[in-house]
Amino acid sequence: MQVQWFPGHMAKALRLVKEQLKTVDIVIEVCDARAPISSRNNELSSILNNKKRVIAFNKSSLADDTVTQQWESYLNNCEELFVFTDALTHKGVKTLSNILINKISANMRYNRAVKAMVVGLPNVGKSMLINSLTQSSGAKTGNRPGVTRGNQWIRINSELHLLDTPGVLMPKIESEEDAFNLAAIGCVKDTIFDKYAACKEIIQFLKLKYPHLLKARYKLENIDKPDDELISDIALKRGFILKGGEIDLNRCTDIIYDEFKNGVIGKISLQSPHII
Ligand SMILES: Nc1nc2c(ncn2[C@@H]2O[C@H](COP(=O)(O)OP(=O)(O)O)[C@@H](O)[C@H]2O)c(=O)[nH]1
Ligand SMILES: [Mg+2]
Repeated sequence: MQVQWFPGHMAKALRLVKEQLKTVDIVIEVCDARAPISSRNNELSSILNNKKRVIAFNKSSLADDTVTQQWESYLNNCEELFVFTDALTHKGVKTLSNILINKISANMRYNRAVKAMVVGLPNVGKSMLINSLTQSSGAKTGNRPGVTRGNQWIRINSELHLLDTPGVLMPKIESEEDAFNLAAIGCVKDTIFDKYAACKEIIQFLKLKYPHLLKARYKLENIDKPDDELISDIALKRGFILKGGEIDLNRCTDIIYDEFKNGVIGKISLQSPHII
């Protein structure tokens, strides 16, 4: 599957993040728990210098719990600070704020609050995680000036202040696998890849890894057939038929893509630590 992407945009985004980084003690790199490798941007490390980082593998309520446990065991043997979060259900969010506070000693910051910021690819849940961190502390989100110039600090508590605007990183698509994973979790705009091709890959992936979910969601008895035929089967089951009796493939692929991306088909992980 091909995805168009633009190195120029990436460099600009990285420069902006580099500027914002100067103002913080520690960075929260938000990734997607369903694709922990593809949803990272390796260029971030090059601009961090010695700044500490915590990776928040977000949307963990959409990921396969068994695979998430495998990731946790794997990552426990690595140096990297990490936590699996879900900004929608607030899972792991308190742990995240504790890590932020504990990793920057009060001495090191001259007894002021830890300053942190959120960075990550589009759509990984950066804004939602900022909201969740804010709510978890009971901090006020209202009363912000209508017109803000520059960044504002959200006072999470006396020990933690968070930059209210996340830094946006651009995806780095280094392989066909990255292209598919990033499309499937919604990190790239659906205008820069072919949705039919993406859906065929989604179907192939589900057939291989989660056949029971594919069957259950679309009420399919037999999935042992070509991807094109399965997409048509799904369209027929859902009644996606055009006036002339033709199958409405656009509607069908839109639905399959959205349902996969939003976790409607079930809890799914695209990458497991075995493949490293
Ligand atoms: N299930 C689930 N959905 C999430 C989570 N975080 C964000 N979302 C959804 O993902 C989409 C993108 O979230 P947003 O915070 O705008 O992402 P951003 O572009 O990184 O700021 C929205 O539809 C959110 O509702 C999460 O932890 N779990
Ligand atoms: Mg946002």
